[in-house]
Amino acid sequence: MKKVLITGFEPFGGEQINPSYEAIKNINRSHLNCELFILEVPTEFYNSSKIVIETMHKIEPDVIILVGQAGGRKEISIERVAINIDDSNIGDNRGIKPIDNVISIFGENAYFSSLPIKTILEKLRNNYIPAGISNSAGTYVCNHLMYNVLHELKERGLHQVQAGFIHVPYIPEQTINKQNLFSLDLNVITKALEIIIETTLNQ
Ligand code: PCA
Repeated sequence: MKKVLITGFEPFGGEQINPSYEAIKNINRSHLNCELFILEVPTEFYNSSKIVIETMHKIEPDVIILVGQAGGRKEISIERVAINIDDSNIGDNRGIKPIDNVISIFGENAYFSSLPIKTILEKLRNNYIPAGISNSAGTYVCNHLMYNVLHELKERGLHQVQAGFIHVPYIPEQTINKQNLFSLDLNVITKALEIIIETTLNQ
């Protein structure tokens, strides 16, 4: 049976919860034909990738799906690419605020998701879940994690491992006191992630 590692983040930026971790906790294993490992990752530049890369070498998954919150976005964002830059105007959960920092001096400028992003898009839309391809995962901790995981897989020659990043919108309890912000029900986000896992396994 294939192994899937799926990660979500701790809350950050003053939020009480992070829908990425809430959603992966609710995934129904009986819906999936795989061994599923879930991991909560600190929203910290350095520790996020350290913990995920250590876990990945321990578990040796076939598929890695990294998930994060993108508050304000109106759909499940299937990220296409991670870029070699850390640049942030809010601190991470340790207060680290890199400006124009290269993530890896030996790394490529960018790495592409190896998930079947277009098939995932089609499957999500077939299930009436709002979804789109995103061409930027930003320059904060999510991009940093995506970049480092794809860089590590390339450096280690682990070309058979499929990995990528999914950004999810806020859930309703996060937007109740904020005006004009889109939110998506947690159950819909969880279902989207189940579809993403299944689609990747079936490719
Ligand atoms: N979203 C942030 C980092 C943690 C998270 O859930 C991001 O988009 O970079």
